[in-house]
Formats: sequence, C-alpha cells, structure tokens
Amino acid sequence: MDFEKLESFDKGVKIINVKNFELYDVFECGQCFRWEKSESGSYIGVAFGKVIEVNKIDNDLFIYNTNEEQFNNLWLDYFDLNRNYDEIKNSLSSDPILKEAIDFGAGIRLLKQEPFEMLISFIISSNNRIPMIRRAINKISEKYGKEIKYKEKVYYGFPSVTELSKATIEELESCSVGFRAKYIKNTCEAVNNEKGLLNNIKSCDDDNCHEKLLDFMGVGPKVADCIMLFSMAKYSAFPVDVWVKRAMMHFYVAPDVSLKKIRDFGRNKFGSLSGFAQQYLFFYARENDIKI
Ligand code: 8HG
Repeated sequence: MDFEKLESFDKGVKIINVKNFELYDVFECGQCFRWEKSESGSYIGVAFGKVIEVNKIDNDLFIYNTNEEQFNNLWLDYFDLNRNYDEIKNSLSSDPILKEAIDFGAGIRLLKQEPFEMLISFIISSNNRIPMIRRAINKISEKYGKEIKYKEKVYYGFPSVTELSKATIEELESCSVGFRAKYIKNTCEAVNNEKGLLNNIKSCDDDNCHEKLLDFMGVGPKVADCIMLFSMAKYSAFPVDVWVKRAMMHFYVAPDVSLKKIRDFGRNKFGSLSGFAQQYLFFYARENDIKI
C-alpha cells in the first residue's frame, strides 16, 4: 500500500503520506486523455461517469467531489494505491539505464481505467497525436456521454457501448476521428453483440487477452498492448510506439529493428513488469524529446 491512512472531510477525502504519486507524472505520462490541469494546479478528470479533482499538498493527496465509501469502491483501485511501487522501482532499477527513466518519472502510477473507454480511445490513438486524440475523445463524450456538473462547469462521461452504438459512421467522422470511424462503429457492434465480451477478455491470461483484442477492427499489437495495460491490469504488455521505439533504440537495441522484435526484447527483459518499464520509458523519451 502506498499511503498511510485515509481521512474524510466535507468535500472529499485526504490520503495521508502518499508515496510514489506525482500529479504531473500520473496524468501526463501518456496513459490517460481525460485529465486537465486546473488554474489552481490541481487536476480535474472524468472517469466512471464521475468528475473528481485531485491535488497534492506536501505529502498528502486530496480528492474532491467524492467520499470515503466511493473512494474505497472506486478510486483506491483506479489509482492503484494498494500497490507498492517501491518494489517495482527497486526491481527495475537494477538496470542502470532504466533507473534514469524511473528517477525521472518517479511519481508515475498506472491507472486502472475502463476497458470500453480504453478500447475506443486507443483505436483513435493509432497514427494520431495526443492533443488530437484528446480532442476526438472529448467530442465523442460531449455528443454521446452523460452530462456531469462540477463547480458550475459541465463535463461529459465517456459513453457506454449502448450510447455510442447510436452513432453513425458519418456522425463519428464529425468527432475528428477520421478514417477510424468505421473501426469504432464495427467495434461497438462487436461489444454490443456479445454480453460480457470485454470482461471475458479481461479474465484471460496476458497472451490470450492480447490475441483476443486483436480481433477488434482497428486494433493492432501496439493498441492491444495499451488497452490491456491501462484497463485490464496486464502488466506483461509492452506497447511499442514511436517514443518507446526511440527509447529502446537509444538505450538497448540496434537501429532498424522491427516493432515486433522490440516488443519481444522488452518483454523478455522486463517480464511481468514490462508495462511499468514501458511507461517510465515512454514518459522519459517524450518529455526529453529524445532522438535515436
Ligand atoms: O502510454 C503510452 N504508451 C505508449 N507506448 N504509447 C502511447 C501511450 N499513450 C499514447 O497516447 N500512446 C500512443 O503514442 C498514442 C500515439 O500513437 C502516440 C503518441 O506519441
């Protein structure tokens, strides 16, 4: 567990002496698209149809617009606060190269997000840039998700599969998803047609989970790895995008190796902690704009 104790107050909960949690690292490391920094320096985000605000003051984490019961049922797991990240970091730091990336992103934690939202979000991510991905997801949520008010502002939950299935390909195109509109439509149909499909995929072992995600239209190995890592707690996933490729070529492997070879190399090297290693590397490479 990465905190000492929990206290409630009128507006939310206070998590005392939190470890391995920095707002910037958690929310800007590439794993999520629906968290925005507010003027006060806190982050406001939408998840599970709710809006919460998170701030860190000294060593304490404040979560606003929630209560103790909801924290225990939802946010404790979402923020992965039951995991001891010192163990992960110590184990991965035996590799001096990785230690540099871990020290840089020391406050990263992997969020446990919703499978359907990650499936659609990472279909949108293929051949796309993060600001554009965020824009498309926001448009989809505004159009098909439920309204949520917080502090006089309106936010929108990510739509359920039932809600998103109402969208036509043309309507999806108007949400800036481009050629991915037909993939989203087809994927919504697949999820809608088989009750419990995403739960069943989540309950598979890592390799089968990866295989089954590849059946969705618009999901290749990299996108499948992101979905399973960010919403299914499959930590042997090693998504190789351009930044992870650059980091791996910079640090470990010869140039011009295929994405598949880099993925295999990473998974062999980092084993059941591959997904964590990947996140430290992705954040390090992107923030430092590393070249090969
Ligand atoms: O956290 C991420 N890891 C990896 N490997 N790739 C990611 C993450 N987040 C994210 O958006 N991507 C993809 O990287 C989406 C997009 O294709 C590209 C942007 O640099």
